[in-house]
Amino acid sequence: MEPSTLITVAPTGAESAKNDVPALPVTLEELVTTAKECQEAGAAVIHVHIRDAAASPTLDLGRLTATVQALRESTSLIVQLSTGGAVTDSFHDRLRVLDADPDACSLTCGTVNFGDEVFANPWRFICDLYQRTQERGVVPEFELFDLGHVATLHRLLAEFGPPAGGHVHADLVMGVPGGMAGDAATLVASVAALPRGATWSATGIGRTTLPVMFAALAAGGHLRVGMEDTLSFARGRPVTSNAELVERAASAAALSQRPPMSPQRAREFLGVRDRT
Ligand code: KMH
Ligand code: ZN
Repeated sequence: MEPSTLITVAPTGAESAKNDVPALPVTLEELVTTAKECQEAGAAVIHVHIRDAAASPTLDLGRLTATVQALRESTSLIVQLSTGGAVTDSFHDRLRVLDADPDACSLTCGTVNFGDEVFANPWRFICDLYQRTQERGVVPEFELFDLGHVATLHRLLAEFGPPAGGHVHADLVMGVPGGMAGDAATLVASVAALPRGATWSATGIGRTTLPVMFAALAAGGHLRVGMEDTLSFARGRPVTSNAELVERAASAAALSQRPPMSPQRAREFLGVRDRT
């Protein structure tokens, strides 16, 4: 099969305010429109954080469930709900995200300083969340913000066995203030430490977006892009839509002779079950 690049879009995140970033999709309607545009541009997975009526981050189960359903009705993207939420979310609410019955979810493999905050992921919470993904058949994407998180991923697999779907796919989240640097040397070191047979994507936060994207393509990895991770398209030029970030990633992937992977192929690749 022709080599291809999995592109995940992370359109919203929990950190930016709509007032500061008008192009951020925060309503269900905006999110669905963004998702359709991003699928058209080459995305196969959508990493979802949602907002409440006041555009504040929320893990409200009713809203999450409606979001999963709406994205399924309008796109063929793999719906990956964030279990990271916002740094203020409780472990209870983060575990409950799986009740919204997504295809996939993020699963961060350790605590990390997160700017001035702490993104808390203690071992026991990681174990509970992982076992819940196995019980529910929700495919986890292992979010790795630091090299120590790679060690925890090994520990998790050794203790509890393979994930739902049987395949390990990780996402290197690089350049977070407090996490690993977003550069080629750090990416290569992290990839070398991954479990044998694992596949991986990478994303660079803020100004590390482009170095990480090019390093990931050069090293044979996959890509995550989106306004959760970067709000600047170029120096002094704000991002106007998530789709333009996906288009840029798709162009770079095509130049690398690994064009974007279709959502159907991505399901096989990640071990995500068909909805039918
Ligand atoms: N918003 C960050 C605190 C995830 O989605 O799983 C956590 C985050 C990771 O974005
Ligand atoms: Zn996220």
